[in-house]
Parts: sequence; structure tokens; C-alpha cells
Amino acid sequence: MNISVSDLIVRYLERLGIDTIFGMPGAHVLPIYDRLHDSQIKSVLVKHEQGAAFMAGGYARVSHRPAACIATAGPGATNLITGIANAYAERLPVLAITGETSTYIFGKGGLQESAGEGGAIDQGALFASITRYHKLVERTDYLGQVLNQATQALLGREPGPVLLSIPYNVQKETVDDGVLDQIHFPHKLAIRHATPASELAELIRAADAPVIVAGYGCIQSGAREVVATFAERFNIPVTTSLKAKGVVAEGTPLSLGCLGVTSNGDAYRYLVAHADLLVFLGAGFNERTSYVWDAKLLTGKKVVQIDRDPTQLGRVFQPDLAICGDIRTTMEDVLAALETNAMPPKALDRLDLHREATRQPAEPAQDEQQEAFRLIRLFFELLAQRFPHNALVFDDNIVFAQSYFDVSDHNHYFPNSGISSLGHAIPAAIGARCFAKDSPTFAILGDGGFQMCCMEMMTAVNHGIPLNVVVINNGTLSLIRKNQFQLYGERYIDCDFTNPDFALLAQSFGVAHYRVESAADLDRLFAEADLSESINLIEILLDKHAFPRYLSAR
Ligand SMILES: Cc1ncc(C[n+]2csc(CCOP(=O)(O)OP(=O)(O)O)c2C)c(N)n1
Ligand SMILES: [Mg+2]
Repeated sequence: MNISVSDLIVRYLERLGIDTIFGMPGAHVLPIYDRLHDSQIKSVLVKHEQGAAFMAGGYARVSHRPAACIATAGPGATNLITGIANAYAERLPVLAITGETSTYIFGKGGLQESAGEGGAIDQGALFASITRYHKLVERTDYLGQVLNQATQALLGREPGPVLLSIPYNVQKETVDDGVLDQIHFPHKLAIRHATPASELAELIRAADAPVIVAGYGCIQSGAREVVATFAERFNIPVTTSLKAKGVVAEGTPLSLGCLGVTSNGDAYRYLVAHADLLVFLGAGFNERTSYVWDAKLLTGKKVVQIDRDPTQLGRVFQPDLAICGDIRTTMEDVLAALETNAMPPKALDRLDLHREATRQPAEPAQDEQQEAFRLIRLFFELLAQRFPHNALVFDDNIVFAQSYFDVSDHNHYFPNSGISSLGHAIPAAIGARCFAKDSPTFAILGDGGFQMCCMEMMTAVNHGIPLNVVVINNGTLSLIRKNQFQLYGERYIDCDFTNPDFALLAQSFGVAHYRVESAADLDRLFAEADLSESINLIEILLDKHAFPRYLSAR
């Protein structure tokens, strides 16, 4: 049966399982919007296309399914870029659909033309390095193959964003709907590892103080359970990257918490002082996790790295054993190998001694900071108590959560880890809540970041999407202030600013406002506020001089 290309695109979205699309219309993409009108897909009108791309990213991150955003040609497409770049860095399957001027006016200076002809800006070139696949769809005869390629890129082994830019006249052409049959939906392959599990099992057997460094790969491969079982069976402590926070429930005896420059340093100290074998499971060892690639973390230790992505192996350190494979199946095999051969659990003495030592009273300077951060610490404690499992927490600040937020072994903490763009948490949380409709949702961010994306709170209001926005009100870009304090002789420039009145802002948005200045305010917040089904703007006050004292690389 002949249908329009716009219809075909909408049916394609449906086949991908898309139930929500985030975006803003423009003349060049209206034919597709018109077909969305008749479909079951819910469209969410955003305030800025960057928000649409972040929302799709949030949806994909929580659902582990493809998500979609849509924008018009020219500025609509360019506004998507930061959000799509973030999806690329996070390897999220986000499909971006954009319009384009009609092919017959390419190069003639059409309004918002962005096909790269005759000096026009070139969407394809702009998106080339931040997508797994991008296509300006100028004809219909190859449409089946284009959609198939898009599908492989979205759902393949290394997923990532895809851009389909469709000129206005092409959207209105007709095609046979049999084109959809050319699309293959890849099944997730469990890749078996190439190296026998026994080699790793022997290294673990020989080690005195092995430590697992769990990364996001553990979450991607569904390895939480086997990692936790493994750790408990053999008394092997686990530290995680920020993105893998909670792979083993934090606060439990074998959890060393996060490894990273902005964490409390507990895991770092244990690794440096005691570990003789590090088992990296799907962990990238980036600048933050590795303390700027601090050699002390690795020297004198055996290092094993397991990753399903061969390009990660040996990328920033030299492993003694590198295994390219699925983390879950590999660890299941190692567990079986060690059980069959009856390995006794490792002694916990070192871990106990370490815990004892780190319980010593803090240095005076740290004490002062703890006091200043008391409200934030208390907020995270109450949050963990109140919602131990099902809340979704999108966090652009990340510094405080690393030390103060104990994440249970459920996947509900989403740090701003992609390209670390300010203005991410609110839209990402909105996107996530569109999928996880029963999960209380939090966006935690600074006042600088808030002002980059706060208008998306009106998107939540317009679409009735419950959300808690927690803004840390310190009247400064504190990372910048911290760096200028530590590295630039306190020559402060362009870090401090005056905030709007958050109470009035909330009132004008029509959402509830809570100002937290004391522990009693926090008690009231958790006792009185509807944190599950309402939209709330929660403001936590912090002295602008009280920035965390970790040392940035630059
Ligand atoms: C889009 C973007 N621009 C600039 C930066 C650089 N940057 C990183 S942290 C930061 C300050 C953040 O201030 P705020 O959101 O108020 O959080 P605070 O640290 O004060 O809690 C800036 C400007 C960035 N990460 N992203
Ligand atoms: Mg701030």
C-alpha cells in the first residue's frame, strides 16, 4: 500500500517502540508532525530543542530503549547538537528527526536551509562526529536501507544517536509501506569472551586483596547480580565509577563507594594502600575516576580488564589480562570456576582495619566544610531513606552525591556523565519520567545550570509530568570559583551572580516552592511535600565560599 514518507517515518517510530517524541515544530517538519497527530505516539513540546535531545537521552538512559526527538531545519537542528553530543558520549540510542528545505531549492538560499549546498550550513557535517549514523534523505528509493542502517546504529552492539534529515518535499512523497519490511531488528548478542575464565579465576585465587572496579558496563550487561554475588561469596570489595554508583549497594560492608576525584577518597586510599589485584569490569578509567590517571592506583598491582568494547581494552592503562566479552557471562563463568574448585573467601582484616582508620576524626578544615554542606548531606540522607529504590535521581552537580548519597543496588542514580553539559538534569529527568511513570523523579543542579534549562519546568507543567527540581542556591558557579580560589590567586571573574527570586519564579510557573535553610526545613519538605506526583522547586541554600576542596586538574 502506498503511504506518505511522513507516515512511513511515524510507523517506523512505532516499530522502534517509541511512545513519546520530544521536540518543537517548524514549517519544514510539519508533514511529519501532521502524521504524529493521528498516531499513538505522544508528542512533548519543549522550550528549546536542546531540551528535546536531553529528554530523549533521559528516556533512553532509564528505559534502555530507543528514544526520539524532532526539530525543524537550520536552527532547530543546530539547537539539538549539545543534547545529541551528550547521547553520543553516553552511547544512548537517540533518534533525531529533522526537517530540511525541499531538494529543488537546495543551494538557492532557502529559509533555514541547512543541506550544505551553495554556502548553506550543513546539518550532515555538523552531526557527523556526534552520531553513529546520519543521512540527508534526498530520495525514496533507498529509504528501506536507510531506515535499516539507522536501526542497526540505534540497536547495535555499540548504540548511539542517529540523525535522519528529511527534506520537506520528500516528506510528502509516497512510498510502498513494504519498505518497512527491509528493517531488521538486531537481537542483543551475548558475546562470549575469547579468553578462558580460568585465567582470571587463577589471578583472583592468587591475590590477597583483590578489588573489583565496576563501571557502567556492569549495568549495561545486566551484571549487577553476579557482581554482588561474587563480591559476597569471596569477600571482594567493590568500588565503582560515578556512572556505576550502586552496582553493589552503597553502605553495605563490601562497598568501597565511588572511585573518583570528587568522592570522599575512601576507595582511593584502600586501593593505594592494600589492593594487589584490580578487576576492571566495564569501567573506562576516565579523568575523574582515575584521579587524573594517578599511577599510584595501578603500580605494583595485577590489573585485569573486561569490556565488551575492544577499543576500551588497554586504552589508558596496560592490563595484565584483557578480556573482550560480555561482563555478565564472563563473571558467571569465573564464579563457576572458583566454586567448582572451592576457593575460600578472602580475609576481611584489611578492609576492617581500613574502615577503622577512616573513622578517625576529620581534619579541622574538613570539619568546617562538613558543617557548610550539612544541609545537602542531610538532604541526600533523607532522600535515600524515603526512596530507597524507585526514585530516579538526575544529578548535574555530582560532587555532593559522590560523598553523601548512598545508592542502593537499583539503577536509579544518573549523574551528568556524558559531555558534562550544564542544563541537562531538568530535561533529562522529564524524559525519564515519561517512561518511568511511577517513579518519583529528581533533577539536582546548581543555580548556574538551572538558569540554562529552567524553562523546561514549564514543559513539565504543560504536560503534567511530575518532577522535583532541587537547585543548590549559592549565587555562584562554584567549580569556577573553586578553581579561581585554588589556581588563580582568588582573582574571581565571572563566577558570582544574583539569582531570581525562586519563590516568585515557582509561583509564576504554578509549581510548589520549598526553601531549605535549616534541618527543620528539610524535615518539613520530606513530611509535607508531594514528592511523587507534583512539580516542586526545592531551593537549598549554600554559602558561596563553601565549595568542595578537591583539586581539579586545571
Ligand atoms: C554548557 C556548559 N558550560 C560551561 C560549563 C563549565 N562549568 C562546569 S561547572 C560550572 C559551574 C556550575 O555552576 P552551578 O550550576 O551554579 O553549580 P555549583 O557548582 O555552583 O553548584 C561551569 C560553568 C559546563 N560544564 N557546561
Ligand atoms: Mg551555583
